[in-house]
Amino acid sequence: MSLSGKKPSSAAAPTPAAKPSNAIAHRQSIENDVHKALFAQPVTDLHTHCYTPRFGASPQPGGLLLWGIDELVTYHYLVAELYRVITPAELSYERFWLMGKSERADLIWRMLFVENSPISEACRGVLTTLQRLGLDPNEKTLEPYRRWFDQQDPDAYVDKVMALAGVDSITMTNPVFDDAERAMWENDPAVGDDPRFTAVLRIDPLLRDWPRAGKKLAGWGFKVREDFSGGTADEVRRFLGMWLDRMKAIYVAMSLPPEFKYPDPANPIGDRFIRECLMPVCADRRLPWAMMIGSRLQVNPPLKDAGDMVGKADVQAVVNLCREFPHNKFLVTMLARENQHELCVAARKFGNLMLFGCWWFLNNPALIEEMTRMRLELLGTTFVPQHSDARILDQLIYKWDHSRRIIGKVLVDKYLDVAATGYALSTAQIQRDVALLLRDNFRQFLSR
Ligand code: FIX
Ligand code: ZN
Repeated sequence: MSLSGKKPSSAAAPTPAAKPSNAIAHRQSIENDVHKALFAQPVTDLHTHCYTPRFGASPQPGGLLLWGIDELVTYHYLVAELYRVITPAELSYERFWLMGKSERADLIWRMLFVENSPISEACRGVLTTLQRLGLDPNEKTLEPYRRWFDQQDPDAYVDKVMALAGVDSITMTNPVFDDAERAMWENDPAVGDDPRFTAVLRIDPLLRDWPRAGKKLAGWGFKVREDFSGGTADEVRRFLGMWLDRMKAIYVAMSLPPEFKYPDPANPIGDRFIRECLMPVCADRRLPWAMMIGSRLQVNPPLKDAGDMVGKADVQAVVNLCREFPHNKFLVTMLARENQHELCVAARKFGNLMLFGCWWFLNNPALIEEMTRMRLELLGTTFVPQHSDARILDQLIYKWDHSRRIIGKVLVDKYLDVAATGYALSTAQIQRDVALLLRDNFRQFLSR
C-alpha cells in the first residue's frame, strides 16, 4: 500500500539499472557535488571542550580557552603517543609534568614530528591545522610557529578558526563540579554569552560519585541527603534547573563508565536521580540528555587526561531509558567500536534517540568510515556523523577537514549505489542531506 493509501495498479516492472554513459564521469560529478556541499555547509559542532574568550585564554594562567601551537602539540592524545616512543625510565611522568608547557611541546614536536613520522591521526591533525593556517608544517622547531601565533588576538582568532573549519556554532562542555569554572560563572553570569558558543551542563559526578557530589550540593546550600531521603529529589531538581538557566544550556551531558546500567539494582540512588530528577527536568525544558558511554577513567593516572581508556558498554541501558522515557530526548555516543552496530539498531527502534559522533579513540579515518557507512545503511541520514571533541580551539580546523573528507567518501559510494538503480539524484538533494548531517539533525533534535 502506498503512503497515499492507493493500491498501485500493478507492481511496476523493475527498470533496468541506469547505465551512465560514462561511469567515471558520473562518479566524478557526484564527488564534486558532495565535496562542494560538504565544504560549503557550516557545521554546528555539538560537543567540544572549547570556551568563549571571556573564560580567559591560554597562556593566561587559568584561562580555559586553549589555543595556539604549544596547546596543540601538548594535546593529551599526543602525550599518550609520546610515551609510545619514550619510556618513564628515560623521562619519568613526574619530571615530564614538572616541565613547562613549551618545554613539553618542544619534546613532543622533536620526538613525534621530527625523529618519528607524524603518521598518527593526532599528529597528522596538527600538520593539517598548520597547513590550513598557511604555515609550513616542516619546521624542525616550534619557534617559527610561536612567532606567528604570538601575533594573533584570541577573540579574532576564534573567528578565523571557525571560518577555516566551517563551523557556525561551538558547543561547550561546562562541568559545574569544576571549582574554577563554576567560580567564573558565579562571578560573571555573562561569561558564556558569546553568539559563537552555546553552553552544556556537564554533571558526571551526580551519577559517577553521588556521595561526593551530594556533599558539594549540601555545601552550596541545597538540602540534600546522601540516602536521597527527605526533599533531596526536589533540591537536586532545583540545582539542575538553576544551572541550566544560568548557563542557558542546550543539553545536559555526562560521560559514563562501561559498567553504566539502567536500571541498576546496584545503584538505586542513581536510578532515583535519573527517574525523579534528571528526566523530569530535561522533559520540562525539552532538553536532551547526552550520554557518552564507555570511558574507563585513569587506567594510568600519571598520564593525567591521557590516562583514560575505553571499555565495552551495555546498549540495553540506552534501550531501557528510551523506552521508559518516551518524552525525553537522548543524544548518545559510545566509545567502544564493539558497541556501534547494536547502538545503531537501537536508534532504529526509538525516534527519541539521536546517535552522534565518532568519539575519542573512534575518531580515526578507518573507524569514522566504518561507522558512517554502517549508520547511513541502517539509519539513512537520521544521525549526526561527527563532533570534534576539540579541546584546543585550533583543532576544529583539522577535525572537520578530515571528517568532511571521510563522510564525503562514504556518501559518494552510497549515492552511486542509489544511482545504479536508476534513481535520479539531484544536487539539491545532496545539499539537503549534507545540511542534515552537519547541522540540521542536531538543531532540529534540540527544538523538537
Ligand atoms: O568525557 C569527555 O567529554 C571526553 O571527550 C574527554 O574527557 C576526552 O578527554 C576527550 O577529549 C576525548 O576526545
Ligand atoms: Zn569530550
